[in-house]
Amino acid sequence: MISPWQLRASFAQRLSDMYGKEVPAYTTLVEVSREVNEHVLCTRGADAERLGSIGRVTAERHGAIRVGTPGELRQVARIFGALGMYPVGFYDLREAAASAVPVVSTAFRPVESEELARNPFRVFTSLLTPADPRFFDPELRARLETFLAGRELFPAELLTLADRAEADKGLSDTDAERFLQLAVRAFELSSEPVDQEWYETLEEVSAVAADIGGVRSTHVNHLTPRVLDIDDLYRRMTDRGIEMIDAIQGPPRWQGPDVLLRQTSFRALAETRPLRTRDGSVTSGALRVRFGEVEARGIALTRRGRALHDDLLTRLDEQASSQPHADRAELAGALWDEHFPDSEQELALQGLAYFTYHLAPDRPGDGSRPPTDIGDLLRQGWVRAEPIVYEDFLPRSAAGIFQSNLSGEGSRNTAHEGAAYDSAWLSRAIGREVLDPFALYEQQQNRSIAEVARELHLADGRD
Ligand code: OOG
Ligand code: NI
Repeated sequence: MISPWQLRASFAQRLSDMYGKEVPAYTTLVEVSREVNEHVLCTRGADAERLGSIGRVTAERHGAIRVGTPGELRQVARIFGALGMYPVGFYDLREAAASAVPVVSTAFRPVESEELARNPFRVFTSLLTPADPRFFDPELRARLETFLAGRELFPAELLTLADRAEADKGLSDTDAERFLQLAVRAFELSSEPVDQEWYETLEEVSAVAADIGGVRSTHVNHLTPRVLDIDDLYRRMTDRGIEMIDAIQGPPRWQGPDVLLRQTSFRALAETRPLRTRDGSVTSGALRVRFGEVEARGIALTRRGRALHDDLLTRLDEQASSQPHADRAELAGALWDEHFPDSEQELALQGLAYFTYHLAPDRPGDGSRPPTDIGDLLRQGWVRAEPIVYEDFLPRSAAGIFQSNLSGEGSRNTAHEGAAYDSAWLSRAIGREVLDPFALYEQQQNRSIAEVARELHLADGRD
């Protein structure tokens, strides 16, 4: 029996091999990421592995895919369900991006810490919103929905195997092989000609809409390796002559601990695709939709920590616009140095980031009674705090990544109110609950605190 995590690891590996053949620049990115990680491991030693073992980090990828209808999204959820990946987080990119990005998104990922440690593969998954009148007028919406209703992204055999894997918590060797082949194939770039007139009609509204609804299949948009030093990666890629987007998205480089997620990407590459022209003939064209992205992960922030982070980014925007000649990275570093606690201990004590707590091997051994508060336990050396890694995404960065890779702005009719979507709507569309990332981190933290309390006999007051 091949278990869900083995299927997940194998799927991630095969997808990576497939994508490396389709987009050779991705292979370069993976090579450079490996160089960076080896360098960090040499220079920082054990500290380099504080946010994940080098084994996990080297294998770690996230993918991005885009689908057109709730029905397609439900099918995606079945395939990822077979791999032990569940929808976490709701991201509304329609508001976050200045260009037209008519999608709402979630990320499918493992949720248990043991599962994440085995293989943390995650897929940022976006759903087109044809019902949003700011982007689609009634006529275009109807044409788009008809087009989407008439395509099949995932063969029935794949879905049947997915359901079996999820129900039985694994597949036999033969079924696993078949399932993995079909699953990887479903995300390959199709060689079927793209209807040029239809693609361009959608492109006028949004390049993302055209990529999703202008073709009869889906494909991986990007696969993202994880690096331990993203500033170094950015320099190395630039030195190799690869043009990166202007900035690294997310929190700035600074002297304190890495938090949340920092990401950057290189511009979408022109890929040769067959096009069916208006007169019915097929020519060779080029579309720019797929790009390369890389990320560095830090500690998960609590709601309060996240509010502080978001507030600092808002202040940074204000400062940057009032001082157009100032260096944004410098402004950011200064703001963070002033307002963000620069040690794990302070982040923990101020309730700004998530940690798991464990009895300290060198805790007081003089027979004194431990305090009952987790902060006091930490301050007095009874417990140590291990950071919980941020496993999710950031809407503003996601919008920045989408946007920096669009050639046109698209269009948006702001006279209309946007269609309203939220996490509950997305849960109904998927037919599975979209989990709240904060709640997952908090549960993990609370479980460790309960365990410490049990070990110290705090809960029942016994010695
Ligand atoms: C997804 C863009 C967002 C990320 O890592 O934030 C994303 C897409 O382009 O489909 O992948
Ligand atoms: Ni991404």
